[in-house]
Amino acid sequence: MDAQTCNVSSSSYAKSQVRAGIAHFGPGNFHRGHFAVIMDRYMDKTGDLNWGVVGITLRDPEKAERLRKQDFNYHVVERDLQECSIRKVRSILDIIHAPSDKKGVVELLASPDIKLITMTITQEGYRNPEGGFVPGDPTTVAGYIVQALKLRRERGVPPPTLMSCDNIPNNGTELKAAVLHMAQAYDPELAEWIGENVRFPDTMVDRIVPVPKREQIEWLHNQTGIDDPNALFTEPFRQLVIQKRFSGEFPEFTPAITPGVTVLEGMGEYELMKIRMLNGTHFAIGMIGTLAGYKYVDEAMRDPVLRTFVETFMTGARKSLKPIFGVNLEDTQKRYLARLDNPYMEDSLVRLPRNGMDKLRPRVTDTLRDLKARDLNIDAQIFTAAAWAHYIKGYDSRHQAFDILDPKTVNAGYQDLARKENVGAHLAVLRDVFGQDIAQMPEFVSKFKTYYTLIQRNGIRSAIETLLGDNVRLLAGPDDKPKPQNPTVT
Ligand code: CS2
Repeated sequence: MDAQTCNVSSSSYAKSQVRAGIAHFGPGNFHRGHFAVIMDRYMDKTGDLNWGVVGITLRDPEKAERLRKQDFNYHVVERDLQECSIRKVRSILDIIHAPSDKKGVVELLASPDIKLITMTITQEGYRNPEGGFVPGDPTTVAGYIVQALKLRRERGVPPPTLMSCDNIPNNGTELKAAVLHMAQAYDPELAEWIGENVRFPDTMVDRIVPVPKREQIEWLHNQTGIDDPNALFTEPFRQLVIQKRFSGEFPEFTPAITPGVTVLEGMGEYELMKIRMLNGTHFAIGMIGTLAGYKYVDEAMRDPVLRTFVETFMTGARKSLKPIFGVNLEDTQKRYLARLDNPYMEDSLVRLPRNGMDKLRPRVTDTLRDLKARDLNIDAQIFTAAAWAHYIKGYDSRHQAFDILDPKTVNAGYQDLARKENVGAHLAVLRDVFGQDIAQMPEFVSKFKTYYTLIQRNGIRSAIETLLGDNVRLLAGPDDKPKPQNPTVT
């Protein structure tokens, strides 16, 4: 498909009339390709122009400056085998480099116009303690927020809703804990006020937004004449599930206005569904595909051996979940697999296991534990743990080096350890990263050793073939394990 068959559009509201209603920390690719798109559509469909976004970046002033040259407008290409659309997104009004204007950022966050403060700052962003906390000199997201909430309280300005858009389970709870922790150290009365007045909804965010490539930018230019160095290339799929827990005014999302956005009383298993089925599978294919010498997700998915592994892993993740009202998990699985097959995504495999130490538990271990509790097959999850122990060495089955993009693993000395290729040492490490219960489970220990050694001896692809070939249960129908039979009475 070329761009001539793509549908090209733009929002048509008067940008000069848009008021800032949202302040967003971390206006990177994911935000620009996800929430900013949703708000662009929302303002366009409803005519309610009170929800413009002001981005706040704690680093990277260059990126913001590049966007400033085009008034913070940019194109988003959404493409798969069925559809293609190119949209000019205009919902971002400004991006402020916080360290250069701390007071301005605190004032913005304290302003009555800002009803919603959102963020994509990665897991680390919620853990960063503010050393000493100097009033007027915040250095972390929680630091800025607490100072602004203090001003709001003093000035009688109603509190905003604080909404994390990070791909972390219970992200609202994490954010609340980070903010309260900081407020407590600063002003316990303020902490109490925050606890009583500020709402922190949990959210589930989903859209694959890879880092754009020069060739894609050129493709857009050649096909359409659109010259946009800040364009993004993503998939048509987009999802945002928000827990209905707001401090005050909030956009009135409906399926007709913003398809893909759902507001719910409780999150249920939505977060787990996405983290285990999509992100977990991403994590596994990222490592396994890289070890097998592939570069992109869709490329690895075209290898039937890897694809079968992916399906098996995702099936395990699905079976670890409780039912979700109104969601058919088998259909969800089909849709997730189709997204991984999308040849236009050019999603690089090494992106997926980055910061893998933080990913092991929510994406692999928690699934494994729940499957085990239901007496279901855990082989694909154990195999993924064994693949991690090889992946972190930073070279593949043919000794080609790659960057594991995981400073924690390197700093903990695990990469050095991995390079010694000693399975016993790995199991000791896994006790720390997975937890005692898993690392001491006899089935885990014995299969981990087997898979580890298989990968070591024969390479990843052949190890998967052995795993899939030897283990009929893994490929067997819906419920894996044969049920015990009642004795036949004749
Ligand atoms: C990926 C996610 O790096 C990862 O963990 O699985 O960035 C994934 O692309 C998004 O969560 C999709 O919504």
